[in-house]
Amino acid sequence: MSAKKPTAPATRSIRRVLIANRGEIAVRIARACRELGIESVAVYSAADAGAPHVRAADRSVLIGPALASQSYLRGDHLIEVAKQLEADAIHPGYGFLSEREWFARAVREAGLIWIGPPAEAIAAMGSKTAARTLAIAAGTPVVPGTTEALRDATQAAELAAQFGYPVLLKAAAGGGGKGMRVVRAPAEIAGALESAKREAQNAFGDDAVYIEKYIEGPRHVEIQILADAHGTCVAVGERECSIQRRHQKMIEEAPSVAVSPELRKRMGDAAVAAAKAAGYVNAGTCEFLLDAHGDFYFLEMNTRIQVEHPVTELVTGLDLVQWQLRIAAGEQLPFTQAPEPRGWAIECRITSEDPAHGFLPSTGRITALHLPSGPGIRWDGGIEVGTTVGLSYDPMLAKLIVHAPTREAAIARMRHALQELVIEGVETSCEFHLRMMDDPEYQRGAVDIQWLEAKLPALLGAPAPEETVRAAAVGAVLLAERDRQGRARQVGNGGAKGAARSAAADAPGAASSEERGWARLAREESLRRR
Ligand code: MV4
Repeated sequence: MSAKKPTAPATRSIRRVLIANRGEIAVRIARACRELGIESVAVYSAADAGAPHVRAADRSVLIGPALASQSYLRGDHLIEVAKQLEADAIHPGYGFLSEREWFARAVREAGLIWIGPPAEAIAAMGSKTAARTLAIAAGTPVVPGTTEALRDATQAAELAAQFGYPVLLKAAAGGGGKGMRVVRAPAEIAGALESAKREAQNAFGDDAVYIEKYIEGPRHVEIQILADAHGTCVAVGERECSIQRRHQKMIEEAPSVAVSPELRKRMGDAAVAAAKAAGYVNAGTCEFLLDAHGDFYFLEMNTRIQVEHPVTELVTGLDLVQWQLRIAAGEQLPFTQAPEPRGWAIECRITSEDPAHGFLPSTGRITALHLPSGPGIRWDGGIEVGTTVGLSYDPMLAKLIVHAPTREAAIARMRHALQELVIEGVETSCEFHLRMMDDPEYQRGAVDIQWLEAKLPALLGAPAPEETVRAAAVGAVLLAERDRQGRARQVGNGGAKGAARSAAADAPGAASSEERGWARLAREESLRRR
């Protein structure tokens, strides 16, 4: 009798998944479950009663008030709910509890299947210095710098002289740009170190700061990997994510104009090596900086499904969320290499932010929604008519994703899709996305991580896209017509009242504009806390 090679975790079937998230990603996960014949349980806060993600699932449970810390972030309670409803697995989506090591561990210790990487891999990648150490050991290129926290300003100055200015001070516990300072001259380093440490302490409760050579004007290119529990780890291609503002991505693409098949292979190998060094299992993403010479540097690994996963799905034909579920159930990946990307995919993150007013979050009730459709158009959304958009959660309402044979065709398709899209009731980023699609630099792919912020004034100042002007003109005529008819009806029964009310509402200091001022303050406050 031949001894069978022990295969790590035997396949466990997943019959019911609790989705510990909300919005578009919760809807996305519910759909993946349905396609796999798995039941889903949605959880929702009081602010999300009747939200699309609730009806997308087979069952739903109210878990608390709007405040995330009392609902979507209550890990212990979510595990209790999962057990009560006899779910055998938890999918965390992105954000919220998705990268909390303690939650992944608690889920496992409760005897539930965690649809994500092992707690140990989350921990290993959670510390940026630990992640650098792992990457270096794996032979993955990292930016020249330290893997240990700086002792003091003297040591920082010595190291900066060694790497050469400019340098970047980074929080070891960081991510998302918090606790980061660019230092361009020796005189600035002591002050920058002090303020980076203070910010890191406040944001993460850990003031460890390390130093790297600062890479000027790189692209942000990330590699999606899939790793099963049997030792197969595959890079399934890159995403170009350079178009961001304040560390919030606005457009993502697959593939990247800057990545050749040869570079794709090298970056893919580097990502797989880093993932394997961390004992990674499930879907994950290695972030790289790619400089103008084509040199790339590992930054960090995101140990979750990401917002922008659909662009990879469209050019590879893989369903990444289904693979997350299948890998967690113990299935083996049936391939060891991904095909070259097919065609081009672009994603626009549609947010309830007002680009014309400093991207302030806009609130309200969705009163009208018309979705684009047709060949190569995908809408991953978490809103519908009647949805209330408040300030409790992330302002991303949905993602509009297109796929076409070439980048040029994908941009054209996105333009037309954005023109078809109608969202009324809140301000959105829709028209701003249209302006970016029309930008010649964007069309040439001549972008880096600084591009959008430098380009903002020009993009905001640009005349409104022609179609928008036409639509606004048509709208104005229709409104004028409605007004005219309304006045005609009101003649003789106090028709002036309505006019007086709206004039008062627009007057400075009127109750409603005070409310608007208050709401604005609240929004600004929420922005500062992000
Ligand atoms: C860098 C860098 C330049 N040089 N490291 C931003 C947050 C964290 N993920 C790392 N980040 C950066 N690290 C060196 N040595 C520039 C950034 C950076 C950035 C990176 C990816 C996407 C957007 C960014 C925006 C500003 C700065």
